[in-house]
Amino acid sequence: MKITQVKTILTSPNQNYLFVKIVTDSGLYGVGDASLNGREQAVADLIDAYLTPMLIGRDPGQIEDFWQLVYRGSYWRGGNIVMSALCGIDMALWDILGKSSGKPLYALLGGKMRSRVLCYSHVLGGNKEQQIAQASDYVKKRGLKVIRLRAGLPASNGTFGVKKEQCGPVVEPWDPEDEIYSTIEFFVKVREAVGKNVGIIYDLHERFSPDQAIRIMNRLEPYDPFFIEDPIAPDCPDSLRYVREKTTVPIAFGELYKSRWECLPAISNHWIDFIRCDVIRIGGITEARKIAALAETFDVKTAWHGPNDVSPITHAVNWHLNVSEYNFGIQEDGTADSLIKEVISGGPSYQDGCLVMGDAPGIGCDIDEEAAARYPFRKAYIPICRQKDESLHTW
Ligand code: CS2
Ligand code: MG
Repeated sequence: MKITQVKTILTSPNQNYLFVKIVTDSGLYGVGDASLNGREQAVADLIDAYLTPMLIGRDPGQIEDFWQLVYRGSYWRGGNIVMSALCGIDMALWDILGKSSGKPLYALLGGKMRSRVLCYSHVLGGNKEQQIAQASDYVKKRGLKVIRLRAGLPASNGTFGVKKEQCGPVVEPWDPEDEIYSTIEFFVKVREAVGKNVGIIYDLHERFSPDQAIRIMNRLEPYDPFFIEDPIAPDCPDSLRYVREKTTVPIAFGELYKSRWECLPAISNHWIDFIRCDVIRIGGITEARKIAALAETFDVKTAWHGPNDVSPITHAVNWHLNVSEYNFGIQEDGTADSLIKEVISGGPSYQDGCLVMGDAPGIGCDIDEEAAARYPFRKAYIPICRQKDESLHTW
């Protein structure tokens, strides 16, 4: 079998996505997700200009070789754009392998260890009161066993800044000191509303300095968070050690990591309890299974990033990883906008606090290119935050 065509498909069904479709001379094709919120066009250009010429005529089964060719063969290694491009291709190649052998992806990864995948969903209501009401509805009406809250404003309509006329990032206000107090008050109210048997995850979204994160985590300890997510920025690994030493609250970390080597200190030093890389940002399935194995070695569980700005293809890949890995922890289930379901079919569905999926060969998703064309791509930026003195803060 040989690769004959590589298509990059940019589309915006309320949120920007970049898909990769790899076609072979056998008629089989594979699909992958290369979406990088705020930089999709740059990823598409890299694939079209540099990676596609290396793929045409290749055997799609040589997945590891192609991964190494892009990662090491370019001499300059990694970065968000390269790793997202590599992921879109990597997923499509695994999809072809699954389809050509008639097996679902999880079977290629070692087979199922579990049939259901514990998941958590985002509480996205407008103001804090609405969020508290939504949190109890999630538990009482939808049967969720774990819910997730976050620092700052939830993105409006889940679109992360895609506006009609957007010539730069949307700016949101941010005051870490105010937020420390409102976070604790809010968490306590949500705990009262949902009761002690529901897991509560709080995403601090890398927004706090180590001292601020420690103040929040110490005050939340009596209210038993399931875990605190990304309390600090990932840039300085030693800051994570510092935070870890001062709290007993479980820590999930890593949606901004771009490689196994960035994950290594946090995992091998037991500074975290859950590794939550984004499969797109680390170069796809080939690398995710290596990171899962690394984490298993050090008793760290997985909690792969699964927000609503990744497509059902990535949610499906997460699910295949979840069912086949030993050290599965929990899966984020970003409630996908219904419009993306017009473009991408398949993917996991929600059932009683868990995610379930069928046994279709490969990843189990397909792309409707005509539907994608109905939602033309609109360049957009991830929002930024500005503090009271107007200085910039990460979003
Ligand atoms: C968040 C994401 O799901 C999460 O944990 O941190 O929603 C993140 O803000 C987005 O992926 C950014 O595009
Ligand atoms: Mg997060």
